[in-house]
Amino acid sequence: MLTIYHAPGTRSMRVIWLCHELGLPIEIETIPFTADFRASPEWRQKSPTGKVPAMQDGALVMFESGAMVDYILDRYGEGRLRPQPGSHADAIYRQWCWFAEATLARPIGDVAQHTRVRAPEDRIPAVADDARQRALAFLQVVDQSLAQTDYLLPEGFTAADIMMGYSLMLGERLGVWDAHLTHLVAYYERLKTRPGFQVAATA
Ligand SMILES: N[C@@H](CCC(=O)N[C@@H](CS)C(=O)NCC(=O)O)C(=O)O
Repeated sequence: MLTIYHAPGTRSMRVIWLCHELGLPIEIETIPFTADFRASPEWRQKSPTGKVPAMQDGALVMFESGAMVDYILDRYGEGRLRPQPGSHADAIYRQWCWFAEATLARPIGDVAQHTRVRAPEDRIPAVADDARQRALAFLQVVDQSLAQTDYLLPEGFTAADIMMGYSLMLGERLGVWDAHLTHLVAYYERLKTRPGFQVAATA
């Protein structure tokens, strides 16, 4: 069985949500999201950078939430929640998966670092402000892409929406985006109605 090392409000939410959508049994091990725990040798064995999440499947131990999503879909997905590899739709699917973490979550993560994660004396307000502006510019791209479709892919809900959903949840919690992004707001409301989102967001 998959074990997901989870801290509420973190990217482990993506992995829990995905497993719920696929109906996969998982064990959730909740870990403290403290600097001390994340620096501990026990945690660094699973996640060498100290970041959350980590995941175990038998002898396999992984860090990086997007890689976990890929692995789970490859091994247990049976073709669900993503397009046929190599297809046009798959290229767009991968584009949004990467965008959600590599492009959008980066400035949102900087906002988190400089408003919540770092010790108060290590926070730089100007970095947080600049990161908010960068995040907003990227969110506008997502908003526009959703003008004609309910999900990132016109074909329907995929794991790219799970990747994006967490980035949006983090952005919402940090007040990075607001109601003027109307397509984005409607999309996020749509994602929130999914039972997998609700389970993962409250785990
Ligand atoms: N790209 C990594 C990012 C992991 C990450 O930044 N995790 C956050 C929580 S969601 C974290 O552990 N932050 C603590 C820190 O950066 O010190 C992934 O997708 O797993």
